Amino acid sequence: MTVATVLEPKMPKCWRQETKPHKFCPGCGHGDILKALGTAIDELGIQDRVVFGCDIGCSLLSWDLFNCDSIQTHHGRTTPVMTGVKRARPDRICIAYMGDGGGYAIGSQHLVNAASRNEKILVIVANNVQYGMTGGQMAPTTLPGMKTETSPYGRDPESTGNPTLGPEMVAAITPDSAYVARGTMANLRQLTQMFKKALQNQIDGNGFSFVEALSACPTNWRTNAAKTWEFVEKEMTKYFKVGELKAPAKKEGQ
Ligand SMILES: Cc1ncc(C[n+]2csc(CCOP(=O)(O)OP(=O)(O)O)c2C)c(N)n1
Ligand code: SF4
Ligand SMILES: [Mg+2]
Repeated sequence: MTVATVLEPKMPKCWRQETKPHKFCPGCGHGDILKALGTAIDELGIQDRVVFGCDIGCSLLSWDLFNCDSIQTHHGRTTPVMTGVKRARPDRICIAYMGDGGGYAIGSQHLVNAASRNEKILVIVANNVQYGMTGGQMAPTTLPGMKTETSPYGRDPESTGNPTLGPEMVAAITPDSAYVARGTMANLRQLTQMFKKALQNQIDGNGFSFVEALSACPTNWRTNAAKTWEFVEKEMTKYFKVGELKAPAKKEGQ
């Protein structure tokens, strides 16, 4: 084995090699989550059929991450854009990738309506409990008591409500043919399996698929590696429970 082989980073085959290293900050969860997504795409062998849509927010830094057809949309509008692509080209596997601000604040009406209509797309929300790209403002997901640029004394649920529980909401308004889960960057093997099941649900033509992935933003959290990990694994999971909420049974013959 040569030194070059040892040092070569192992990345999913569907990633675009020439645009690496990627553009996220060191320690950012987006890179890990998209690696899990890339692995799922590779394992299902669907790279040629995937259309990947990313939002405004740090997710936009993935506009050239995949060697797949990609679209970068306006903030909060990735879900309706990918709905349109899927309706025009039902043979494509459509993925809408966004942050918690894009998914649960400005884009919440799109999420609710796409889920209610059981659109046959996969929506992924990377939940880093704040607005990363714009410098760390409070988001619908910010934890009670958490300090951000716009909640300097800590989020007060009395005046700002409780953090949004995206998968729980989507599970409540979708039919049984939907796939709904919450994974975490702290368990990439499990997250990859969730992405595979969500994509398979779309391939099978069943219905809406939704995966929230707990993510990290060490830049705005101002945390070192150990504190970042501790926050994702211990603090976020106290409120956001990891697991599957809805997984359709396989149809006969599948
Ligand atoms: C219509 C519109 N409103 C507001 C903004 C400003 N803006 C850019 S990114 C962003 C929030 C991003 O947060 P999130 O969606 O959680 O993604 P993250 O960066 O945390 O991954 C906002 C409010 C914008 N670009 N367009
Ligand atoms: S600002 Fe935060 S979310 Fe954005 S790339 Fe950096 S670590 Fe990731
Ligand atoms: Mg965010």
